Amino acid sequence: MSFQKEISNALSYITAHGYQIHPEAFKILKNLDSNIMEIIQKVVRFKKNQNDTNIILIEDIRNFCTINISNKFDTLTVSDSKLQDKNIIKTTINETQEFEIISTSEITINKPNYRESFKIIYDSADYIDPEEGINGYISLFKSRFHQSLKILSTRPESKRINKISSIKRKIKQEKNNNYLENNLSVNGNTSIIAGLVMSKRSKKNNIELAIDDLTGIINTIALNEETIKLVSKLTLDQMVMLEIENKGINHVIKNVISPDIPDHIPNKGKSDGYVVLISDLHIGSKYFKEQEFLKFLNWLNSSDNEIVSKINFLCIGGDLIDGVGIFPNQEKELNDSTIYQQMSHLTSLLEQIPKKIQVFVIPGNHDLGRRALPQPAIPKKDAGILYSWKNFSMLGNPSYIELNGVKILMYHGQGLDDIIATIPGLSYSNPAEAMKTLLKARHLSPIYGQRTPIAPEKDDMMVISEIPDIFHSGHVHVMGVQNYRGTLIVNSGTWQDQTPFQQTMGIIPTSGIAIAVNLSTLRPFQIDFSQ
Ligand code: D5M
Ligand code: FE
Ligand code: ZN
Repeated sequence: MSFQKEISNALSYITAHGYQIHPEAFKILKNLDSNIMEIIQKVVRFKKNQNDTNIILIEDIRNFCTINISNKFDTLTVSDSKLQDKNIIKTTINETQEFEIISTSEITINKPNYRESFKIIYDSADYIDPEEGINGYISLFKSRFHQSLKILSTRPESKRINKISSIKRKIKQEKNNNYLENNLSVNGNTSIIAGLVMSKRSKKNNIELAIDDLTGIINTIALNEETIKLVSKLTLDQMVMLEIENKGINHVIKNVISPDIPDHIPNKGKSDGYVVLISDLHIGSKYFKEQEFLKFLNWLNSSDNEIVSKINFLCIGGDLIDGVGIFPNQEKELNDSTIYQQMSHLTSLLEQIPKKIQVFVIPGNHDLGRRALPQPAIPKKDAGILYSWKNFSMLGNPSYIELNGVKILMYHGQGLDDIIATIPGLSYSNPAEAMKTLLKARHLSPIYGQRTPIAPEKDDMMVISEIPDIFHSGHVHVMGVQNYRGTLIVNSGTWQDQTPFQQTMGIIPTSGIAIAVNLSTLRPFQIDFSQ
């Protein structure tokens, strides 16, 4: 069949099923080299099942194929590695529930001359532009509201969103007309509202939520077991869409719709390359496990290892050093007592990373630079040497990168403290579940005014505007891996032993383990250097 015919058949299929295609999605469709009709049929079937909008977007197409997007940014070519040797990996690969365990000898190398590519898709550091005082926070929340509303607009329920001000006006008018509360004509009506969760009060048999949509604030209540459970998982200051039923002056929650990520097929790399994910080195701390980290560096330099020869990328998710003055009496826990010592210690270790590996670094709450989120990259004046290495990209926290077409969201994870402290059922022992809560809220640090400092940025850069294929965090110091709706969630643990603070908090760290992900399958492996 000619290409034109194939396109025209696909378009007929789309319209025959009551769907439309966005011009940008159409452009991508035309550039595909795979079976267009098959992809369109899958997209339509999926959208029907999901009760999704009738417009086919780029996202929908992307979910069902591998798209070759031209590189707008730097491209790195990693020369062919000598991959003949099939030795079993020297370090142990431990079994955990979430991991698919494969003996390394099962991995075959069939594409020796591949081209590896990376792009920096979004570095929050490039957009930092705070506004002073209260105005800054007003624009931050407005930006959060509008970005999240855009995310929610793909849901069919969003077409019925009512402004909170108009719901309140109606009730007020009726009350002014001296209707008795129980006789209000709005009684029994259901409406959809969408706004930020301003307060959440758990009582014995219900939860009260106040929702603000910039036109007004409305108090709603969850009364039955099912809605109470859904509401209890919402975080303060996150966006949510609610279906409410008016009962007198009460607005009873009937349904809870979080922005969430759609169930999707992630992008996968065309070649067999690996990315290694690590975080929370805490160099300078007495508890930094230097021997284990040296073993890791040694492993990266080994020439006889199959996985190693295919590692082209390394993501470091923050807390590279322990810092100075980060918490009270920290000096008693430091081996390197000055920032200068810590940074040169860091440099002497990172220097040992093979230059063929492209390294992406974001800061954490222990690193140098601004503490409030989003964090600019570790400053050049303190980390000039790292900036001078061509294989290093110093990025802000958070950042999105794309490795062989796989989109990775890197975020240190500070906001997880507030999430774990306030959402029932979450704990430091299961960080991936807490990270899932962030994906559902489509926000990396929704809760304002508690432990995590957030800067009054004009644009809320902590909204998860893109759907990541891999979501990488650290901070918690406990390893966790989970697949959620097609996104691989990874918390990469730490290289620091348990600190006295963590002991009092009951946090048992997972230290000395690196996580390698095969970019062509998104299969995670853990490589344990702790023994
Ligand atoms: O965080 C190390 C660990 O300590 C990690 O599990 C989070 C936890 N942590 C850090 N700050 C707090 C606060 N303020 N409350 C509760 N738990 C916290 P690190 O960033 O490496 O110090
Ligand atoms: Fe840390
Ligand atoms: Zn941290």
